[in-house]
Amino acid sequence: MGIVNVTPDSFSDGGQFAASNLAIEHALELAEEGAAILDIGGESTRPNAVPVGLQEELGRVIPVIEALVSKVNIPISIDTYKPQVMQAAIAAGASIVNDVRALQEEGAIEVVAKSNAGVCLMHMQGTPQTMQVNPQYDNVVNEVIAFLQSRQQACIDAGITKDRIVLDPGFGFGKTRAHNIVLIQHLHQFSTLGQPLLVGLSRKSILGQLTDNDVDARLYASIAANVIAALNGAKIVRVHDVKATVDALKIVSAIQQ
Ligand code: 7PJ
Repeated sequence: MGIVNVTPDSFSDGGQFAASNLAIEHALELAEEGAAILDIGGESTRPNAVPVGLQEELGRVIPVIEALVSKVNIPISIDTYKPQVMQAAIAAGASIVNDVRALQEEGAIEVVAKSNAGVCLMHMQGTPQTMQVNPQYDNVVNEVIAFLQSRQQACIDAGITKDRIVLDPGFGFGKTRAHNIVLIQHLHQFSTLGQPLLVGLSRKSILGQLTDNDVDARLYASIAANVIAALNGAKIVRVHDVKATVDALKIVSAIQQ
């Protein structure tokens, strides 16, 4: 899954239109490089990120989705927790909802249930504004699994069939370095949930802490983490660096076969 951020601040000074055009170009490159899914996001969920208003988020992501649907033949995913954005993105052609709040926002589960879209349910402790202050678990693996189990059940109860659901432990979302490491070590336990696993480790701060590298210099660490995640059962890896990751995963899959 290739990450496509449509956030003007990450594209210097060009404003919304320029951000959309750059994001479309970038997404096409990722598709060229072998991405199987393009994940479009208009609001950063990084720790301490400034929230984005509904109209602003729609204005960022919808033109990108509309453009990509006619240009690529891989699924487009929308990275949002807002039900209105999910609805508009699905109408524009997105076929997966990637929600760091696991459809807990009022109305979100209904929007997905009424569509044919797939969904990625992610675990987060707290909110992006507070999650890294003091994350606490008695048993991080068991608690994350229990949360995903209960959100999966909520989806099934709402009419979202199992074949539409992917689960994600949510690396870096209300987790210390030790929590993230324990989750990677025990990732295979998540297979008891019976759904494909998605992981997002690309360039995350845990990798920066372990290698003492800034965000732009975390490629090698990201590859190592994603290879380990794939060996431990991850079926989808959400990454910035598609070409390098595709090559690494070709080795994993050859070994696994
Ligand atoms: C994740 C995500 C993740 C899923 C982000 C970043 C932060 N969606 N969106 N899983 N992370 N499903 O990429 O650093 O880990 S935004």
